[in-house]
Amino acid sequence: MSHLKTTVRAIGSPINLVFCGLDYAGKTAMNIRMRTGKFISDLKPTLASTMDSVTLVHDEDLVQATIIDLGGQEALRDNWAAFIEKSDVVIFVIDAHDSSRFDEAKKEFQQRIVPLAQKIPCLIVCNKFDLIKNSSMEKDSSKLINEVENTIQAALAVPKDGKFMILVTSQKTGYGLPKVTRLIRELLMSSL
Ligand SMILES: Nc1nc2c(ncn2[C@@H]2O[C@H](COP(=O)(O)OP(=O)(O)OP(=O)(O)O)[C@@H](O)[C@H]2O)c(=O)[nH]1
Ligand SMILES: [Mg+2]
Repeated sequence: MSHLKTTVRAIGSPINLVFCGLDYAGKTAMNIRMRTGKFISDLKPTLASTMDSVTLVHDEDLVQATIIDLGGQEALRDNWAAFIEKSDVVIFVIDAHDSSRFDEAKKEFQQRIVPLAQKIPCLIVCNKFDLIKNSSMEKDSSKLINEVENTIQAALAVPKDGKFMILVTSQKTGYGLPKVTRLIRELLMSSL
């Protein structure tokens, strides 16, 4: 049994994940994609939080998780802290294609996520990569992914420590999702 596997099992099952981030970022789309593999293009904004179970698969490993999906509209953001404090990992989703809202996302990230990150580490999900890819002249995907990661790292002023990891995703194509479980495990190890 690998060291990683032993560590995750020792933390207990299921792990608690909470989705935060501005409205329209793609939290519910990611929640649904992780649970069903489907992309829904006409989702309604989340007004009441939801809780679901999911089995995360990585290599031959299965990790049971509970997902809390929160609403990101401004009036709902004060609710985030109570849920974050009961979670093992925060998944902060940002619409990486909408730079007009980067400052707003940074404010919420710095105010509501960073102060809690020593206890509850954070996976930053740079979502809607399909839209970026469609509108970019850059044809080299790995270069583009790198650019997106760097852009969001700078836009949110992500602290450079092991409490934060960045992942580029598209809920439409499913890009990036196979890496979610591994990154969550690495973040859990950072808080041991
Ligand atoms: N093209 C594209 N559209 C996406 C992607 N992810 C989400 N969307 C769309 O973006 C819209 C908003 O997605 P939601 O998942 O409802 O956003 P949310 O973060 O849950 O928003 P709130 O519940 O209001 O906080 C929906 O129409 C989704 O279909 C993606 O990766 N690519
Ligand atoms: Mg939602």
